[in-house]
Amino acid sequence: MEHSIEYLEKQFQDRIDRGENIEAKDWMPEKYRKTHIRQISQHAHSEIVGMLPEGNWITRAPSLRRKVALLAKVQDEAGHGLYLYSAAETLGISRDELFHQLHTGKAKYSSIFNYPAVTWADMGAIGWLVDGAAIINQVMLTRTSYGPYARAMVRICKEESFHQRQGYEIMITLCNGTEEQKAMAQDALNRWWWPSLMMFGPTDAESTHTEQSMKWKIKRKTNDELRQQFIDITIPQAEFLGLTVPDPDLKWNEERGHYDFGEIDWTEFWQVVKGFGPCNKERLKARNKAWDNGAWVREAALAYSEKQSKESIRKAV
Ligand code: FAQ
Repeated sequence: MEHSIEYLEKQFQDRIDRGENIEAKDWMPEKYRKTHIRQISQHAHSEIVGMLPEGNWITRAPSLRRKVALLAKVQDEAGHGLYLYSAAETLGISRDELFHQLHTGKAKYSSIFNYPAVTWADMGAIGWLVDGAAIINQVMLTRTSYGPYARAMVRICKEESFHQRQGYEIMITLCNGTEEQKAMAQDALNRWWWPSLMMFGPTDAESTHTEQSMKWKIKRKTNDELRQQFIDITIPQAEFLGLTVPDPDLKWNEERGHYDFGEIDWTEFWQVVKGFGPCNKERLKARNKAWDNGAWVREAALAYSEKQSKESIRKAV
């Protein structure tokens, strides 16, 4: 029996309201599918582009222990990108198309990765703040309504916790070191603080997708709720380090039970999102170069798999 779109949409919303996961082969509104392709692929691209600022420091890590930990972290990020591309593919888009969108600058990825990592302390600040912000956002996504995305997020969150601790431990070491090292840590916090707050996206009033995404339980919390949660968790961590967050308006608000904080520079945020941040061009260039340099690997892998399938057909007949 044919059902009307209205009927199917009502059934779909009822499933979401009952807390059921939606799976790849289930009926879903076209906009739900497209929203997920958009969000999951932006997330995947963020992981892949996010390898670049840290990759830059692998050869310059100050000890073997730091190098091994950083290598493992960057490798995890590649893995996260791959799970997420796979989750996006379940919605009917090919990986080639997703890469094409990234390489041509059509796809968005997190604004944060368009800032440069200029000192070793930035490895601490990225792990502490960027992974810290990513975790706050991603823990809610383990309960997102689309099954393949939610399941990918469970493992990703476990690894992100290790990343966050890796970064915070670098910050602790620097803050317990020489005056110069502590100054490096403060400088990294000064530069990464505001961009980290921008990771949560525009304010709820300005967010295009939040309302519908909350209804479909794609998002379980709004951009502003998550940003506030991040600030409330992070300030005591900065105090423990003996560092100061670069926000003169930051103040505990007893009545709200939250920190008040200063105005985010939204002009800077949109500039970075639109491709005019400090490193946007460099990041896209690096990804395109990696894609071009990897062509022979993809061709060899394809030739090998064709050879394998011919062999298995030959053996079967
Ligand atoms: N940067 O209506 P909303 C990581 C765009 S992973 C760039 O609020 P939505 C791991 C947004 O796409 C970090 N663009 O959008 C790691 C939309 O544009 P569109 C990434 C942004 O989707 C750590 C427009 O603005 N995490 O860090 C940003 O409901 C260390 C309107 O915004 C994820 O992707 C931004 N910051 O909420 C790796 C998590 N914010 O598409 C290496 C999954 C917003 O209409 C090292 N994503 N925009 O053209 C999400 O939870 C959501 O997509 C939000 C944005 C919360 C990011």
